Amino acid sequence: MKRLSARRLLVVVLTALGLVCAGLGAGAGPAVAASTFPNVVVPAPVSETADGTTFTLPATATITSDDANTGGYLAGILRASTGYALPLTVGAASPGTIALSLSGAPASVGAEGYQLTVSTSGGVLIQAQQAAGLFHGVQTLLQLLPGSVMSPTVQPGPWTLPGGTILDHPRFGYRGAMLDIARHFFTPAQVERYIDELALYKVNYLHLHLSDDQGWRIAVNSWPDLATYGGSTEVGGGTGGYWTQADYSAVVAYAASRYMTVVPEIDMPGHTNAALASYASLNCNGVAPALYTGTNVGFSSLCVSLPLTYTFVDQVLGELAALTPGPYLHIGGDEASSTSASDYATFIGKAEAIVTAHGKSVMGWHDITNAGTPPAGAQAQFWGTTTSAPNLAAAAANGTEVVMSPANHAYLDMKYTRKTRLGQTWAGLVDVDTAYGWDPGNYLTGVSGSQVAGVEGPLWTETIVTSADIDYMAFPRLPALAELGWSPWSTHDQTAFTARLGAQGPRWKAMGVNYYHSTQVSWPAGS
Ligand code: TNX
Repeated sequence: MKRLSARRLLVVVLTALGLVCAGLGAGAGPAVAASTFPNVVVPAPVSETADGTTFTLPATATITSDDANTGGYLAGILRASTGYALPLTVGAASPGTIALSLSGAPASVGAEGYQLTVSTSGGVLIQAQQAAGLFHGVQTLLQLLPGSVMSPTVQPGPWTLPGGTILDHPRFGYRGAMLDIARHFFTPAQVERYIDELALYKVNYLHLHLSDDQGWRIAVNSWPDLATYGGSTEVGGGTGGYWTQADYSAVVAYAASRYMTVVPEIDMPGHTNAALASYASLNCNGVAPALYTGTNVGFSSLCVSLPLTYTFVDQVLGELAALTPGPYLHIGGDEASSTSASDYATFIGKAEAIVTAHGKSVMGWHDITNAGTPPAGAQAQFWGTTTSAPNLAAAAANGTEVVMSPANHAYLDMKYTRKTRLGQTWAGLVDVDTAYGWDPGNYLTGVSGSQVAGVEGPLWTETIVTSADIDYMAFPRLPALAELGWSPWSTHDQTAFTARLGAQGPRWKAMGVNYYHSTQVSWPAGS
């Protein structure tokens, strides 16, 4: 066991004192100055207790961390913007000015939560049970510092934090974002940039839509033409592209370094024109269709009666399963309007069995519940625009977990207003109030909060071409969804949330994030 150093002891004592004083409240006289935490952290933490003091990071500050990855991540960001040396020691016996510790966290923080303590004399202490919790605590720490801390170049400071304690852990275990790299191709570097942006808001799943009518984006060794031919175009007729398996593995590892799990999606049996164009033998009539660069949906289908179809599904999902450490393979299943209902049920049943045989759990759009209850451990992702999906509710009653992505609240490709240059309107306009104004745990008729695994914001890319476009559609709405996924419902407050969101503006400005300046938020001058 590590000895409690004098400094840490002081932190603990001061924290306890602060809690006691705060607990005494108004009736107990002016023991501490009335003070509250600044309302700046997104997603809102479970509890915040200010002690009325501040702590300013000195130029001589040091960092200690029980986890090398998270310590290195924090040091990288702080060194760039503060210009301080910030030496990092991993596994040190006595805490640095900023200490990331895997001991002493309350049990209530669980696998992803943390306790953050800031005090004038003790500096910063983040305690968690696992590295993911330290990482999420680091995000909160960064948000308590001036926004310029996110700048890649040295900024003036001072780097002052409010004193007190934050205790925090997530409401839901699944807090996702989806990026469609099929309609328009995005490189691994572009996706890693998005991962870094998502990580700021404690998102822990990245769902990659890897195939669609317009493009197949992942190399499959047993079916090489999928990528080289099926990946050779995109919406609008550009040159498209694909990831090698090494590219995919590198993105999976990068996501893991941000405590984010990749969920790969191969959309089937519809949304498969790129595959059908690549191999004539996959078509019922033996004729390959042309590559497709438009934006219609629902016209393609794998050939359900063909035995080769299941060899294809098995080999594609087998290669993907081997490359994917996360638990889920997403089989799509949406908008299969050119597949009959009975063919659809046959196909989905077989595809689900193949996922299970490869040792993974099924994830699919909620349409898959039209084919009956998915296998144990499955997640169905709701994307409808109503609050009722009877087959999904029936599957949930049989144990299928629900991920909430109602298109009229959670779709990041919907326009904010009529005037938004990018995006679509079929599910409605989604500004900040709409993205934030619903409860994922109490939304669908017949689906209870305990059946909801979490929330995901999908970004379809028919109209999205650049990283600046991704930024514009995801920010500021993605943080609204992230807060719905992380924060207890008791913190839900539209006015307080938009104020917290405003505090993100200077961070995005410092990072070069091309965010939409929603008129529903008052953004600080200059951001
Ligand atoms: C519906 S929602 C789709 C996608 C489109 C999107 C555009 C769902 C599961 N499928 O194929 O890209 O609308 O908003």
